[in-house]
Amino acid sequence: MAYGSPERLTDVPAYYADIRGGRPIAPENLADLVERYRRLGIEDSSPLNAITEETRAALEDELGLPVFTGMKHWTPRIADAAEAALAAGAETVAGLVLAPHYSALSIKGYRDQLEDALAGRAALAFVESWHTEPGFVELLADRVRGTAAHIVFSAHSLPERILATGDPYKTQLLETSALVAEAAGLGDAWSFSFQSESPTGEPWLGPDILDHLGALRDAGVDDVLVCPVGFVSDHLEIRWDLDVEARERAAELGLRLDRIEMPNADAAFVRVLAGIVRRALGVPSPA
Ligand code: FEC
Repeated sequence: MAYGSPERLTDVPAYYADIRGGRPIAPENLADLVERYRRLGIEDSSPLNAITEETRAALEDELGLPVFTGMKHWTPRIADAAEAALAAGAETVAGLVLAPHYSALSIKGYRDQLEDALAGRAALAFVESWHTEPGFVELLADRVRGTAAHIVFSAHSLPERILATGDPYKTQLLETSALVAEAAGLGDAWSFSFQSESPTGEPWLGPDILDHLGALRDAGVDDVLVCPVGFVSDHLEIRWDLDVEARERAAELGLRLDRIEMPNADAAFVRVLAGIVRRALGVPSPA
């Protein structure tokens, strides 16, 4: 399962309405979102959806089992994936989200959609989080090891109210970051910040990466490599929020800023995903 992306520019209003779940949308926020997608040049096709399909196909090959795509906010919907799995004769369905960290405001939504769609017609082996998966940690460590830059780990922010309910999201993000830093031997040359906060009118978890870059510059840092631990593929939050907004901010501050290549459908990453699915299903790994 993946977040999903509008397939073309004309899908953006319906896509945003799905994200908002019926809550009102300020016209200026919609106009801003359409403009961001337009400036990324994705008039007719979405990189996120194409990468998800590539990952699905590679995972199917790796596992030798049917793999179906379900999008949280676009088509094919999670319910479509559940129906397709049932039609293919599935008695057990493994649910894996292409986002490593659990929050009631993110992963739980995927789980609820899948559970509702299956409606008890197949057993569900749902993976709640895979943020300490050794292969994933190693894959990220390989991408930050040996750099002279300060590493900023980043992830999608969420409304601050999640902390009051003991939501593990932030703790899990810091855990992944610390594991990657240790595996890559970064010492103290790393920090964590959130990104991609939404204009919903309530406080979100911080620091936001745009402010954090200013603080790093003040502390004497002049070279930053961003490692977006909360995401696994190239999409709007990477290609706009980091590649455009964070880069612009860094340029204003006189900072060098780069980011790691995302795992996308890399063979090594697909093998990590396959291992997680096999474990959820109780299927032994090939020798
Ligand atoms: O490339 C694409 O087309 C889609 C990129 C995309 C990803 C993504 C991942 C996460 N989100 C998470 C939480 C929230 C919350 C809200 C929210 C709003 C948006 C909007 C867009 C959007 N998100 Fe997203 N998110 C992506 C895209 N997200 C577009 C709406 C416009 C905007 O705010 O810019 C606020 C909802 C509300 O208004 O109430 C909360 C989390 C993730 C990471 C986990 C995951 O991938 O599921 C958490 C990719």
